[in-house]
Amino acid sequence: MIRDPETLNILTDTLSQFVDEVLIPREQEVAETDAIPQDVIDQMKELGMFGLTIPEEYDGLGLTMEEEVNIVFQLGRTSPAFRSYIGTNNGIGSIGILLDGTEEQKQHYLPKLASGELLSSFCLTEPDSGSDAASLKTTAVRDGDHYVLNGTKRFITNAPEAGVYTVMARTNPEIKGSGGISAFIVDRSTPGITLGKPDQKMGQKGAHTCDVIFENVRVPADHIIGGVEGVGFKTAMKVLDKGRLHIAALSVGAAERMLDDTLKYAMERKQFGQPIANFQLVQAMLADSKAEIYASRCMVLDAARKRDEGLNVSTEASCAKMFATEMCSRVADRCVQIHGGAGYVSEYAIERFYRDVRLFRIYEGTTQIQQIVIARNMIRDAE
Ligand code: COS
Repeated sequence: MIRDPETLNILTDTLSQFVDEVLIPREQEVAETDAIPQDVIDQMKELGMFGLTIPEEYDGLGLTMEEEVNIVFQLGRTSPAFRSYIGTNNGIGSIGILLDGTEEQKQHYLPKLASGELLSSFCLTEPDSGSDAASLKTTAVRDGDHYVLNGTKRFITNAPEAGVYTVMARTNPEIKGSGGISAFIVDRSTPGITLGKPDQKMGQKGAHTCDVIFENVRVPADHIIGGVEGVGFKTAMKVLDKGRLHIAALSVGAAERMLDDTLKYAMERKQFGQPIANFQLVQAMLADSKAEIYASRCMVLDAARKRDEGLNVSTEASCAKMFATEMCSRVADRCVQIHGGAGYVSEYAIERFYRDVRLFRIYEGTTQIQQIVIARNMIRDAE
């Protein structure tokens, strides 16, 4: 749902200009320094980018899902590290509180997340629990008016920068599966939290992940999201339904950028006496990419509209995430191919994007997990 097309156009144009004039020129710097420059972070704050999806009553812009994906199409046109920095506050780090938190929890955290004063992370994955999220081992044992948390969370995006973590932990050891899991809001300053070394990743330099280790961390009992035990896994799944649509939109933006760069290259690069864009075998790669991006864009918009209508879009979100992220990798591969040797060296952005977008098919649920979600929903609906 687009509430007011004119307002959305202004925001889209502003952010698109910011991407073109500020972010794209700084991509190489981010890749080399492995950090988002402070002045860029400050500009992102001024533009309200940390609170795009947080409702206006908590000082955010309150974008609907359709509005959000339109913005993410734009943000996808530059290094994913920029989007990652604001991504947790707009997505997996805030949505649990927004969807299932108490009014007090929302009042306390959401305005700070919307302004960017506080960064958030989503702590689900563990060393022994990735795709099988319900098998997580981190424990939360009730002790008076606190819970005591012990365990290790892995690959946590923005963990080094975050001031607050949404942590999924097992409050009922008798229930081995999802029903024993609760979601907690844990302040970084709580004694007993340490961070692992930053992960050395294949790509997305500037976006940081590391382990978050909890050793006898005492969390006030009223920091359970929504004040209810045993529903943390469901909160996490709802968070991911939305997150998956966001990543699908990001994949569309990234693929559009790679194809734009590649079309330009193909029209300039001459071989056999003419631009390589004139050759039909190159044209086939350009055309396949264009059509697949278009298909993905339509899927993302359709799923976003359905979510705005209040429908359950678990299937559509997984379809869009699976299709768009796989599409993005195919486009990256073709774009490297069209660049030829130049695509394999870091002088051109495509070499970096090829590595950066590889993560899209893995995080927030692998392609194989999306297939499982889709097929299971199909079978359940047919029963
Ligand atoms: N919304 C609300 N509730 C949901 C849900 C959703 N999208 N998906 C599942 N649930 C509920 C189920 O209805 C079920 O509730 P009941 O016990 O009341 O019936 C409960 O959650 C458990 O669901 P399920 O039985 O499907 O859980 P599984 O252990 O089989 O796991 C998968 C399901 C594999 C889909 C899940 O573990 C998953 O998404 N894994 C990937 C994790 C991931 O994306 N990690 C990325 C890291 S975070 S960046």
